Amino acid sequence: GHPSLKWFVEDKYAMFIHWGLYSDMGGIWNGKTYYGIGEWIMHMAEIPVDDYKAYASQFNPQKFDAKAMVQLAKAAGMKTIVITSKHHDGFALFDSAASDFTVTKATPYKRDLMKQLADACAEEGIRFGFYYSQNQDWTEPYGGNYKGERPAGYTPEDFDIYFNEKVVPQVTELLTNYGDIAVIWFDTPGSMPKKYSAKLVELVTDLQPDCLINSRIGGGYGDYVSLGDMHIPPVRPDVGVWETVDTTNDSWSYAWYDQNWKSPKLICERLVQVVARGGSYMLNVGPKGDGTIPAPVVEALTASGEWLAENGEA
Ligand code: FUL
Repeated sequence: GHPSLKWFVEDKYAMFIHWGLYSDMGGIWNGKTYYGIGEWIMHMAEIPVDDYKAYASQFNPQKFDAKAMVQLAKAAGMKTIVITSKHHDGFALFDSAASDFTVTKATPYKRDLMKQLADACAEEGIRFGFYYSQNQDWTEPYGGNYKGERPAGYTPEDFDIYFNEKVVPQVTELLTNYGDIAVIWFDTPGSMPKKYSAKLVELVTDLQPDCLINSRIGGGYGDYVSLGDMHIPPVRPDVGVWETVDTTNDSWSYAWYDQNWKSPKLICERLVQVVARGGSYMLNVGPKGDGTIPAPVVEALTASGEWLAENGEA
């Protein structure tokens, strides 16, 4: 059966969060700034896999306050939070038996960040979802677009090993250990064979039949369409249920040089454009490596939320 899209269509507004080791680098590697999107720094700076993984020993977001983050989403008028549980770099912000490259095992912080956010969302009545990079995994020898030397005898079919030993167990963990998951947001399927997308649909449906899946799962699957990054269609698109994903500045994850913050007015305009054309709007924030949200984001979301509370339809 297909999960109901009712809440998704009615709620219309979600917070996206890109957060990981790359947020702590903030656009800098070895003293040099790499301009672009912050979460791609491993790729842009060609950071060796071992060096990137070793960086986890510096990740210690002591100022992370799950409740404050959820309250900011609420103040902004958002109904759901979707966060990068694992981005293309392969680092998990949750505890996992399938990998050692996790916040719990590889960092001095040691605590499960996703658990804290899941609990805070449940307490505050906000829906919760996970971004999960199912195809690209730059630090897994058999993952999509691995950045190291492939093991001897490697063939593209070895993606199967990565998929069965990391993706399936981690998606299972995410949909088992964190309560009700509203959305699982897959990304960049690239040339991943369709059978893997099909397997993920089966797994998600099996574990949490009400959990929505976005179209970036690949293979033509998905319960709703995520348009291209930051794309607001000029007219209502003929694609069924859809969303625009956008960000509060230009990068998704925090990068020191990206101070191109959207004003409260611009946030409201973009939200209204999307909603007026029948879509849902998911607006991203990029916390810093210490767990804090940049002040301009807090200010803009608070002010735009005040406008929405006065003028929006509940
Ligand atoms: C893209 C990813 O490659 C970006 O890093 C980001 O996560 C964006 C929302 O999706 O395709």
